[in-house]
Amino acid sequence: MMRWRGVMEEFRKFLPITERTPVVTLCEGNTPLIRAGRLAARVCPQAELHLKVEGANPTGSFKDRGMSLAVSKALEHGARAVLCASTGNTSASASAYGGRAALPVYVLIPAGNVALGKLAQAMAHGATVIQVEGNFDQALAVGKVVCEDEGFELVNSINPFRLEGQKTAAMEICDQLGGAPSHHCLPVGNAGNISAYWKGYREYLAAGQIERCPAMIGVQAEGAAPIVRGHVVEHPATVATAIRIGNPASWPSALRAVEESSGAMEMVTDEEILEAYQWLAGEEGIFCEPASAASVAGLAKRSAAGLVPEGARVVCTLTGHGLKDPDIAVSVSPRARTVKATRDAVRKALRG
Ligand code: AN7
Repeated sequence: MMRWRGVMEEFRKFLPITERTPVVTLCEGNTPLIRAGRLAARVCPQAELHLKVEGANPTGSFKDRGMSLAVSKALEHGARAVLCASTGNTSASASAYGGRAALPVYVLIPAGNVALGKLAQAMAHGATVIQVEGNFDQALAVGKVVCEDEGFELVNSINPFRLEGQKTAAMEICDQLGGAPSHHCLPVGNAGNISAYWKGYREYLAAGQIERCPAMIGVQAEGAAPIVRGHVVEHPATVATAIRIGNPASWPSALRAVEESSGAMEMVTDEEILEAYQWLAGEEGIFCEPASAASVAGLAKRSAAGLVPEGARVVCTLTGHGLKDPDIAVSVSPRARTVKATRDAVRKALRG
């Protein structure tokens, strides 16, 4: 079997790169697409359900696809440093890829609202981590200005190369399924990924690789659902810190994806998110972070409302790994008991 070379080499002909573009890669992409029978029986028995497990990327989230390209391009342009604002995963990915490219990395994170695993990653990779007293939207606004002041490359998803890299996930799914799904559900925060997927599907259609594009279903958390509500959310709030965003940068292109694909923008409660999170880990063996489970929660909600037709072929993207946010996993699970190291004590504990 050929060795997977990362998204830039594997999808080169669909990407805006040349022979002169350096390739900064950690062999991202080629993530599992897993059929989920038990979960389908629970949330959409009339349909076929597949999970795209993006937590299997090198830094544990889908961001790696776009970061490979964005950092490679920053290097090609001769950038002095890269900077991002982040709810966590972008900073983890930028830190790894930027570090690999020997570029200084600066990350701005909303103070107190980034999951521990993501913070640990940025620190381990040697980025300069700056906690901003404010939310993600405020961190991004200040990040843009500072990049102009300092001549740094901004590697948030408003950097077009990020979306170019992320679109490869849609193409990969079509390759793995042998065609396009009929419906695609994914969580929406800054709305870059849904825009990227839609671009990927359309380009695969134009290239004759698929015969139709899926309906795109974006899912926001109720306390951070600006697109569903049609207005900026000043103080976004949700247990899914990755998508705690009140003014998404890619709002217009996300709306276009939904409209052009005859899809929808949905919202779900934190309770629904955590329920789906526990189904995924407990019944399918797939540990994703809370934001990722929003895709499944959104599917469950639409299916219960009769909005998922018989015979639909649905893909849900699970955007990040469960280990990113160990605090949540522990807090929603029963406490582990501590007993004496004896046969009797352990056997007694087995019985609860
Ligand atoms: C696990 O890292 O915005 O709608 O700064 O980490 O493309 O923003 C993360 C977003 C979904 C939403 N799932 O994707 C960041 C950041 C996970 C995420 C999203 C994010 P977009």
